[in-house]
Amino acid sequence: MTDDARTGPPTETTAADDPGDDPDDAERLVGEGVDRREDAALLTGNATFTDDIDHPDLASLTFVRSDAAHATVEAVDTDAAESMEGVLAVYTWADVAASEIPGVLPVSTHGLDCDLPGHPVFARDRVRYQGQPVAAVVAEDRYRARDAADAVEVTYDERDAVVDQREAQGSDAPTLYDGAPDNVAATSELGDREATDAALADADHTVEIDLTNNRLIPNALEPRAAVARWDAGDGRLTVELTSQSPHGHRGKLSTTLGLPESDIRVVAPSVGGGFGHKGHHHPGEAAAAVAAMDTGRPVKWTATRSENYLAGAHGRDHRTTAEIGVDDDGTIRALRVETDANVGAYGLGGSLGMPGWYGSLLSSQYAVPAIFCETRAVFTNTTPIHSYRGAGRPEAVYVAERLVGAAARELGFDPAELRRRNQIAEFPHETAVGATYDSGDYELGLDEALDAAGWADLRDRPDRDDDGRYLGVGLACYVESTGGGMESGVVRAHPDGTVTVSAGTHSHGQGHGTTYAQIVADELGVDYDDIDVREGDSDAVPQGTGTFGSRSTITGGNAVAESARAVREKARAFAANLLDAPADAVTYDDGEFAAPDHTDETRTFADVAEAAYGWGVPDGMDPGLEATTFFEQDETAYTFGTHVAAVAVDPETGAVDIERYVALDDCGERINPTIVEGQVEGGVAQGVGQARYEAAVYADDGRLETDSMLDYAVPRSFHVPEVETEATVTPSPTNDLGVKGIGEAGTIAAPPAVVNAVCDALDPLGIGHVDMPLTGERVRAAVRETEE
Ligand code: MCN
Repeated sequence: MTDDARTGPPTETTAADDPGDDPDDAERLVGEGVDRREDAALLTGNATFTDDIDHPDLASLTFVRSDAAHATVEAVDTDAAESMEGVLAVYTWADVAASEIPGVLPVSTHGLDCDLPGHPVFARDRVRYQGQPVAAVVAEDRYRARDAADAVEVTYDERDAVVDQREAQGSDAPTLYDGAPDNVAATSELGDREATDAALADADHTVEIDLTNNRLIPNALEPRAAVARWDAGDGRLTVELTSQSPHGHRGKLSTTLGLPESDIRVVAPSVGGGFGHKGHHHPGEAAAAVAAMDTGRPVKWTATRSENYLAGAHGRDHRTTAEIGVDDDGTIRALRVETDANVGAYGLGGSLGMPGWYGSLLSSQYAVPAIFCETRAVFTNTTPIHSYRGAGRPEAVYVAERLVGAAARELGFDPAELRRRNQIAEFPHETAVGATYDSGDYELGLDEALDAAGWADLRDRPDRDDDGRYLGVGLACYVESTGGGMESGVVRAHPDGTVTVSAGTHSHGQGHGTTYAQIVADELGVDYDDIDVREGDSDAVPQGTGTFGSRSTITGGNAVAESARAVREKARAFAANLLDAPADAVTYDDGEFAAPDHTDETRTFADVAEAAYGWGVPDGMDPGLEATTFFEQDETAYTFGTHVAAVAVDPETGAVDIERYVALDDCGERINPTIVEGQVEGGVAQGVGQARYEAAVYADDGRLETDSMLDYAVPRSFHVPEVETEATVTPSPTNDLGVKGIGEAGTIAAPPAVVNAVCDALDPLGIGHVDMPLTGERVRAAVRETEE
């Protein structure tokens, strides 16, 4: 980060302008709703996804997956499979153990209470979740591979399974790991226990609530896939795969395979959605790599949708008891939160640590003097949990916003008024759980959202409409920590004046190609159409961190902006030489360098670029016109907003109709407001999915009951309300562009907004809370209880 970035742009909040969309008309492209340049290829079938990739002699890999959720693997008989036509190889853990390959996916054990054996590519002698890979077959094509996989005979001695994180801690629960006898992987505490207890004891009122944050299954359009090639001549492995973080995957493959990073190239082509699910390292790409190195053939693995459901990685799954203390005047005194987080059967990357930091957003938008959060990360015989859009932040905001909603109901406050009385007004603000909010105007955001929704009128509606449906309105005020870590950005001008921009992030739907080009066009003064953006190849772009945590615009965006500025200044120095004028006398407007006090001549950016690679290099200057920046974000940028949902609930059927949905979001300066709105709408769709429809359900024996889209209800377009998007703009002082992230805002705000609205609707029936997903069946059951 540059020194002056910390003082950053001014942080006054303003209403957002209407975005234009034509790059040719705009003086500055940042702030314009430029159409996404990547869509044509994606929408016309011209983009290349991993499964589209073909190579001569390409073989296909299919897993043999455990049908049992918890069992000792007594024997794996591969004889029949090996003798089938077209089968090239069958692998089990025994093959890995006999090789030089470590074969265990790296898991962060930082802060764990236990010693773990790690996540093997194939089960060693024990399976701990249904769908865990036990063996893999490589064959000439995927059909032969599937047939042969079915012929592998695995003998299991099935054990008792446990799927619930609270039951898993019981004394009679089956144990997954000897190193974690109570199945607890990690416990953590955030905040001040004593101060919280004292404030709750002293508060005029306390309100307690039990919440389930339902387990979700990520549903990207494209399932996970990998194509691995081993070049024996070079001793190099190339893996093309569905990745959000090509360099991250290279590092993890290096550990799993025992190969140096320099011998691995990871390429992430077009990726059909990630949502966190493609940020983790999976046995699929590791097994394809093992097979490619062993057979010498390129090997492709493409998960089926069912495999993704069974064994891809799930999200959320928290059980929480929480309490809020509020005084008569509405002042929030304290929050106490106890969460049991299901982490599934194995750690994936940093997944075991996620429950430990989720509490850092529990203060939401409020100045709460005391907060204490205790979490336990618990192993169960279920698919491992990893980050899913929001990753810990939706869980925290859900707790805070349901607590405030429940307190408003019980104490008779208008929910907006209770929030307003507690909103943080001064920045920077350090919360009781250690987060330092950088900038914002939370009250303005609330007011604008209430105005847009017509809050007063919505609150004034009768309890029921003419059809007898109960009417309700709900609010969610949220904050979202965005950005983080290092990112690289390269700007390289070519001799003809065109420019290639590359970054270590990866766009899998977010439109980085458009966004980075807008930034660089402004900073470099080069035509938007002359700028090409490249991501996703660990050989072609410098070391990067990847795309997750709504970090790319902040980190990648500022990295390419800094590089563009450096290139512009170097070009100015070259131009000075060409114009025979001192550098500080050279102006640069509309793509032309001039020195009006010295000469009438001008030079275009292309003239300068050509000279930089040829004859015009002045003494003492390096040839070439490019710059690389490793931008490091030291301070987190906190996006915020207020979402409002208005609902009608049919007490006869439990059907919930979301009649209005208003989303006001503030992600600082918006590079492309149209993409921002799209990101919000997509996030709201997933948040509504969590609130209304989606839940992964396990039988007691650990078998996944919702193992296809027939049973797991992904919302269809007609289930998602029209999202009325609004914005305020509070630049972030943490970076030169003044930006904050937006990619996860909708998934964070929508669940509490919808649940608060439904609980408001059902308040006349005395119903205080219904757990997500608010299916018709669940809502009807809650209503029925009041009728008994
Ligand atoms: N943007 C902007 N101005 C800002 C912030 C963002 O114009 N101040 C715009 C930019 O056009 C940028 C886009 O919003 O390309 C998203 O930016 P950002 O918030 O920085 O998020 P990332 O690019 O890092 O994307 C990650 C985020 C996450 S964590 C998940 S999960 C997610 C998401 O984005 N997965 C997605 N959005 C997704 N959208 C699609 N279509 N597919 C996914 O898998």
